[in-house]
Amino acid sequence: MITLALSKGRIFEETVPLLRGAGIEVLDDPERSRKLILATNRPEVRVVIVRATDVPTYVQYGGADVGVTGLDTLIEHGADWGGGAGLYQPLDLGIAKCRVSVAVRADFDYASAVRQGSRLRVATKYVNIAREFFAAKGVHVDLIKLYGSMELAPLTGLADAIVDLVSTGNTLKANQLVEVERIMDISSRLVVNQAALKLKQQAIRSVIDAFAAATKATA
Ligand code: PRT
Ligand code: MG
Repeated sequence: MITLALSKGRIFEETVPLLRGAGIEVLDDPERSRKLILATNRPEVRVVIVRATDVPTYVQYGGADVGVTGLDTLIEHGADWGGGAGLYQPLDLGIAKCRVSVAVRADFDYASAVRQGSRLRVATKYVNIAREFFAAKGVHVDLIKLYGSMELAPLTGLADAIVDLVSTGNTLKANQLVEVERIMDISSRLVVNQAALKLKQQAIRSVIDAFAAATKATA
């Protein structure tokens, strides 16, 4: 049995076509069903639905053999997972693309704040990524950890800036925020438990190869 960890929402939706290309059909819709373990048309493959930030944890500790997770999640939590020890990252799936950016209120002069060496209050879910980015720039920041709705922070005076994911930019625009720095480009990665790769080599190799072929076909 091969267990694949996915999160609900965009990762699930964008992985389904790749699975289909690999001949794997998920038999339940996680948006409709309350089941956390979903069967597929292949008796030896099942899907488990976990929080996006928990996917690498499941795969690292063997709760799942393989998983699909954003590079943002992998990098942000890398430190807490001993650099992702035991996690093999064989493939960039090229799905759920976005970028990690710095955004501020349209009426906030970010450039002069940086030039003047002001201390910036930055709200984010990505404290490790943000800390490293601003340290490399030599900008002093007070980081405020949030778990969602980052866009609200500059609007309420909680922070001067946010570090968040941007894809179309519509969310920023709708909240009178502007993107002032692009920190890194993001896509989703296939991650594999290294011990499982050894123990179930043939089965997991064939899943990796199928994902690779499906990724190429849709690229
Ligand atoms: O939502 P929940 O709290 O349950 O979990 P999550 O936010 O961790 O999961 P989910 O499903 O929202 O995101 C999973 C992964 O999808 C992320 O880790 C990214 O790798 C990837 N991804 C790709 C995105 C986006 N694009 C994206 N646009 N994740 C989130 N967004 C959000 C962003 O945070 C912002 O609020 O969408 C908004 C911006 O979108 P635009 O199009 O308006 O710019
Ligand atoms: Mg989300």
